[in-house]
Amino acid sequence: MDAYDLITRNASEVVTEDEVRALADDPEGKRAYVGYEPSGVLHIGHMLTANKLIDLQEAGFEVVVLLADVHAYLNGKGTFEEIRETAERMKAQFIAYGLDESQTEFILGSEYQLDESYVLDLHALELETTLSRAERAMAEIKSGDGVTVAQAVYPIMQALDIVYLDVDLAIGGMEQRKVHMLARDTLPSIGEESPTCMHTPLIADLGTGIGKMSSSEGVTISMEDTTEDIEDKVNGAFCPPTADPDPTEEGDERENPVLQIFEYHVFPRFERVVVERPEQYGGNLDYDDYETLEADLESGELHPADAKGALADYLDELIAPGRAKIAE
Ligand code: IYR
Repeated sequence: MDAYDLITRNASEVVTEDEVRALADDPEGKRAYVGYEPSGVLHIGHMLTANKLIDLQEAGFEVVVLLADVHAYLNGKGTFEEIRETAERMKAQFIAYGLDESQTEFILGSEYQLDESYVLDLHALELETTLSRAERAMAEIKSGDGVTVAQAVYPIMQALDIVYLDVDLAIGGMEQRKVHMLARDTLPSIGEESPTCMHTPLIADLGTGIGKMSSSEGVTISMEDTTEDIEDKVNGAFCPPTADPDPTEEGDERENPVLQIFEYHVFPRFERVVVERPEQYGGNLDYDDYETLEADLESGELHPADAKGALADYLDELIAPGRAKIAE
């Protein structure tokens, strides 16, 4: 796989392709980052952007993980003390998950976001941003009802992070795209470049295939799950024998989360996937790419129950090191 394909594999959106191609032509020493509001346990959503960071490390990028304590505070996630303690635990889980510690810079937002120059640049950017634009940028990130001033400051800080962390590429889930578009539009007004961004897909709720999997509602997978929890959740997952359950429905409201997890979590981390089956049901199936597995599910060659059994095993293997960290 060439550098561009590795860097962009499984991305939902690349802004812009030309800019990422230029980075891919000379990736050595380039910096990419993801910011996370610290939360107690890593879940499958964090793991998706982490997979992208692992791809980028493989391509030669330096990776920065921002443990966004000030952002979490602005989003009502607790006191600074609580949030920082959570950030430490999260860092350990990212390393256990597979981020190469020697190639990853972990940084707390508060290490630079309270500096005078940052605060003054923040105010300069506030002058360039309407309240309604900031509010729209936050629509898919904020927690709780009612918009606070904190929620208007939040995306503006996120835009400024790209400058202060000196990164060439900002990564986030699709729910971050409006913040990144705000950054692209407003950073030039304070003399900075429009940042290059890339967004990872959102995975549908495991139980229903509708909407996005989140840690606050519906069924998700986290590093706190036991092997049995994972088996139960995956067994109960929505998995029709097709990748596109609502082909006629506008906006494809339902997705197949089992296939999505194979595509975005299992295949990027394992070279081949073996679905174990008793001889009487045709014996094991062996895949070295996602597309063949999807085609087999659609044709009926692969039964959803067998796909789920394999998915639970691979997910368990991905989660086991982080689970052990939590237990320490
Ligand atoms: N908005 C992110 C957290 C975050 C991301 C970045 I990239 C930052 O520079 C700061 C915060 C979230 O929703 O978790």
